[in-house]
Amino acid sequence: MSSKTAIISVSDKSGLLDLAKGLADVGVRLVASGGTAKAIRNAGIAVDDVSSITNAPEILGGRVKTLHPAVHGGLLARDIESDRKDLADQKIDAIDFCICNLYPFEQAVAKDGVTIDQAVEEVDIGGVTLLRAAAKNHKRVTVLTSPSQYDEFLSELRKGNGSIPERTRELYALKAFEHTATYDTAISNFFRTQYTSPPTDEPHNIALRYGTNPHQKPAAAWKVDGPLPFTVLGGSPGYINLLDTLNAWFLVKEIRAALGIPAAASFKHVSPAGAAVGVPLTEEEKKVYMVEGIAGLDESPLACAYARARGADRVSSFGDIIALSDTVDLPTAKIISREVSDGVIAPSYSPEALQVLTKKKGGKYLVMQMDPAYQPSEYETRTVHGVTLRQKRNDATISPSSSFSSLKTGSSLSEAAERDLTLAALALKYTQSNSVAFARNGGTIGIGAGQQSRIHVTRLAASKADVWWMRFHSKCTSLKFAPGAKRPQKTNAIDLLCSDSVPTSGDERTAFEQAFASPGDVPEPFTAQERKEWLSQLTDVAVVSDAFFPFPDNVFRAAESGTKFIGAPMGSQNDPIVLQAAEEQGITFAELGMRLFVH
Ligand code: 93A
Repeated sequence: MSSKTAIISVSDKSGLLDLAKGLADVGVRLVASGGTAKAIRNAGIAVDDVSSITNAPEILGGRVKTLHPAVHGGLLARDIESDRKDLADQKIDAIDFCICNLYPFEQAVAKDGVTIDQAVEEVDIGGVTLLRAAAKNHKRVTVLTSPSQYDEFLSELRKGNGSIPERTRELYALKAFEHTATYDTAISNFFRTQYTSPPTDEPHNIALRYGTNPHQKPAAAWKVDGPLPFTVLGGSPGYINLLDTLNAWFLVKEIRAALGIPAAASFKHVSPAGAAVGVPLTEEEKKVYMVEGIAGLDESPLACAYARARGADRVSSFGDIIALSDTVDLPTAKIISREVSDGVIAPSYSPEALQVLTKKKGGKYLVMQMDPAYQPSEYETRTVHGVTLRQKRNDATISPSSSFSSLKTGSSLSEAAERDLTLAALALKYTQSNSVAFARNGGTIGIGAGQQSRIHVTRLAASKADVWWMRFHSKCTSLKFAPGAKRPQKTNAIDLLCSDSVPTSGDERTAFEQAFASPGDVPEPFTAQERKEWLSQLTDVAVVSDAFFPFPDNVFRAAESGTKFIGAPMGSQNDPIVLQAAEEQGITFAELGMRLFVH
């Protein structure tokens, strides 16, 4: 028989009597809080009130039941001489078992019309303190948090004649820490919903109108360990906006650091439609990217970067989220002001640029200022259907000098090729997998995202690169549009023409024709021969894959779209024939030393 003590304080009293009896049977003294003691006593099992060890009654209507040195000293005392002496001096008995589950806060606040005062009364203080003290001292104390543990606990207790094995105590302690963490999360979620509503100046929390879809309410964003790293200067961000802005920001920040040139990204659905650096634009590029007539464009590398990022895939970039690596100047803001876009994130804005941007969309355009020094913590956590996943953040760096130095075919890479491979690889670090990116002249020209098969994503990215190149054909650059044709209308007409999808009849045909100045200006589709000839002139393309190419078909498809450089991880059984294909096609193949999946 042991002379051990258990403190019991449970809101969920299921299984309580069997537990109490099991403890009493091995000679454990039971001490319990008000309602718990009553239930045990009513069943004819001997139990002492907490007041018997504290010599203090429950006060404040139950707000203080177990909060007392006699309880917490008994739980926290270690099995060491000085602690034993302290207990003896204070006439405190050591407590060996703590059985506690907390006020049902979540159930209480789920009730319709719950008031803040009612919710406040459901915030458990003493129970959390019991659990935390017992779990901290699990070297000596066993802590139980759920009736589902009682059976196993009692059988171990009987087996050990009143003792619980160390391994079990460890696992119970972990459970207790998780229990209090979950409980505190429920409390902060409730008060977040109550005390933050848009627009809010509270720097840790943003209440969002809804989540991914309008029926996903409520929704919120917050940061527990400090203020949010951005300030909202215009509009109000939604859930997807935050996914896009934060990912796009880190992409441009990394490109800027790796290449030393201002960078821009145009995001949609949490993947870049385009990413680029500020390489100056030719007159032809300005036309194709629809940035003619922007004052100061040639002097602004940032504006050139955004022109390239937005120009890469104009159809996909419709309604984009933009990230810019440097202070936004007027030329960049002017380009943005002409496009259909949802928002922008940047480290700072010139006063003139800010004025232009905050006027967009009748003042509702999302303008966010990012703290450029902000570093996310090393680990990231998310829940998927109630299961928590945690991993180290992908903080691997990619740079022209180190990431593509291992050449598997070819003998050297030009500076431009290294730049484009680096840019494409960084874009993929922020693109939903599987992904493949084509880049040329400081900008991506085709990003394939989110396909389950490697060859499908290669074909997708390559077909985008083909469309991009067709847009430079004189037939496209000399189109005569109707005077009132809007930019999206022009963009769509060009896309239909370049992707060999010109409609032949019906409303779609009518809409296509309406984009042009006169019936005589409606272009004929490209002939197969015209396409072939023009596409054969595309060259110097750099292609990166977020994982190894499992078959050489990817290399052949890339080669058809002017690829001269490939960066991809190795590791496929078929590496030799993949490399052989690259060799045959005159492609320089650089090994990318890491996989870049994003999910
Ligand atoms: O209001 S409290 O935070 N103050 C306390 O000192 C305290 N000690 C235990 N609530 C407290 N408890 C909680 O009381 C326990 O977590 C448990 O959920 C509940 C059990 O109360 P009773 O034994 O009166 O039914």
